[in-house]
Amino acid sequence: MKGTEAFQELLPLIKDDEPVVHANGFICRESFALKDRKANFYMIGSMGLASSIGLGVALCKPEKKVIIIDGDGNVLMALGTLAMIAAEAPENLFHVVIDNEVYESTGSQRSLSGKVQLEEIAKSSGYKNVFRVEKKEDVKPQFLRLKELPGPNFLLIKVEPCFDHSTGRVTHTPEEITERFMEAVG
Ligand SMILES: Cc1ncc(C[n+]2csc(CCOP(=O)(O)OP(=O)(O)O)c2C)c(N)n1
Ligand SMILES: [Mg+2]
Repeated sequence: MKGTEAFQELLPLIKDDEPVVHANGFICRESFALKDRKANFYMIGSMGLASSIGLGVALCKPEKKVIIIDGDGNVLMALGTLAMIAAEAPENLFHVVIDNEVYESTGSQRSLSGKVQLEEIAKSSGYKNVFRVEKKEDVKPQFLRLKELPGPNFLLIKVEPCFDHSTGRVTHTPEEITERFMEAVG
């Protein structure tokens, strides 16, 4: 499955009021291009920190299901956050990783996720439910199933490294992203 196809499957399953924190690079750009929404938080830089921000939002808003859409390179940069999420254990946190085994946003340099299974790290850290999908048709049922189970939960989606390089950048300023996210999340 292509990275874009993973987003096409995933985004329609997210409800309007559910906060989504996106890792930087193509992860933000794909989501922004396919369906921009006020409850989307886009990281403009700060690689690795979408998971920390998602954890903070989940702890502050326990009544909302908080989704992190992360990249393999981002997860590898902040591996300790997996342990922090598992230790804090917010039931409302859903961590989705788009794993293309490269740092695609900066020229497709190989990451370690071809050799190290990120979902195994999440599982051994203590995430409650961990699924891995490789086929496009499995994204929807597995994500919907995972969202009904108490978290923190982890969904690894294996994709081909082929984001569309013509996909535009997020045009909102960091201030605009913050303000509208805070308004949407309440
Ligand atoms: C601290 C830091 N280092 C490097 C970068 C440059 N950078 C931006 S996105 C990215 C790749 C992210 O990789 P991954 O999470 O796998 O997402 P992909 O690009 O593959 O979709 C890099 C290296 C950055 N923004 N910040
Ligand atoms: Mg990647």
